[in-house]
Amino acid sequence: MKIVDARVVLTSPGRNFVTLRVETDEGVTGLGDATLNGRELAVVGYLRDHVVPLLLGTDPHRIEDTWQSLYRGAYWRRGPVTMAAIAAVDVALWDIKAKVAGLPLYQLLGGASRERVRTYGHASGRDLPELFDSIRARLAEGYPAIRVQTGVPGLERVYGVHHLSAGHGVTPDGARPVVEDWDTGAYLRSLPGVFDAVRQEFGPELVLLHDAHHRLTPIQAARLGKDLEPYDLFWLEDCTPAENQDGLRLVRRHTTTPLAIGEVFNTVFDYQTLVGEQLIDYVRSAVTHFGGVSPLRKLFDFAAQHQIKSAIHGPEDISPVGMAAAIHLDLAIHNFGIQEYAGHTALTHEVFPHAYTFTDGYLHPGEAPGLGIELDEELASAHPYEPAYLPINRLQDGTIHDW
Ligand code: EZ4
Ligand code: CO
Repeated sequence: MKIVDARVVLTSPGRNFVTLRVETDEGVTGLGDATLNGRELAVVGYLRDHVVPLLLGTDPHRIEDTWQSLYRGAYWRRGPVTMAAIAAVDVALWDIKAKVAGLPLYQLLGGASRERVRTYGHASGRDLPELFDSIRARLAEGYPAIRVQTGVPGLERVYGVHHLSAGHGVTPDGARPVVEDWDTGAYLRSLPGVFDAVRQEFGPELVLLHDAHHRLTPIQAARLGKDLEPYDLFWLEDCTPAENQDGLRLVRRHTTTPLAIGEVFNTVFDYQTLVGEQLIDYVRSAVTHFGGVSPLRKLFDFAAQHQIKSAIHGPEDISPVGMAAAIHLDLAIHNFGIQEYAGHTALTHEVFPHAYTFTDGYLHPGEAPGLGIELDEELASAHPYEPAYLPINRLQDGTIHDW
């Protein structure tokens, strides 16, 4: 079997997605997600100009060899652009192999370790009444766990809060990031009270999470973790910009609030200290940004040795192709923790028809051979790429702050 064609499809059915389609001489095709939010065109160029020419004529069954060739052969290792591109190839080849086998991908990964995949959804509000309404809406949709984000007193625009965030939208002046506000002191003072109110309203059993979005120093994160202990969070996410892995030692010494990190990481080397010293409880990397199913499976096996579980990143900017790959892994691995699931627009589901299902807060990859996902290229081409950036945030004196 040989790869005879591969092409990159860029579409924006509500937001931008980068998809690789690999075609073989036997007519079997595979799909992979390479979406890198706000830097999509860099991955398109990397794939189209530097990866596709290397794939032509090769055997699609040699997934590991292809992965190692793209990773080692480039000389320039790691980085989000490279690893998103390699991820798309890896996933497309797994899709092809599983289709040839006539099996859903999870069967090739060892078969199901559970019947369904637990998810968490997002709730947010400018104030407590709006937050409570949002939590009730997620509960009505069946979500068994909920990430809670709120406004911060004194700040006008805050990321992750539906009515306050500038979101990921196209800006009128031609794709410049919208500026949001940040004040760490105000945030640290207000958040424990928010969780106190949520516990009083919804009781002790509701599974609650929170994303600090890399905004704290280790000592600030340590304080927040301690302050949140009475509210029994499932996890505190991205408490620091964790490329400084050593800083997590300090956080860990001070709090028993479980920690989740890794949505911006792209190789196992970002996790060596965090996992090796058991400084976190959940690894957050996505198939799409970590080089694919092959390396993420290895990360989960490494994490399992340290009693750390999976928590694959699942925002709207992971395409349904990346989501499908995640759900197959979630079903197969033993040390599954939880799957983030933000869902997609109705049009996105039309552009990417899929076998996976979301029922009562739980996902299942379905039984279609391969990933169980298709791409309607005609519909995709009717919704072309639109320049868009994630917002940035600045302190009140104008200093740019960590994400
Ligand atoms: O900001 O996916 O946990 N989820 C998140 C997301 C990320 C976006 C970045 O592209 O933090 O909302
Ligand atoms: Co996050």
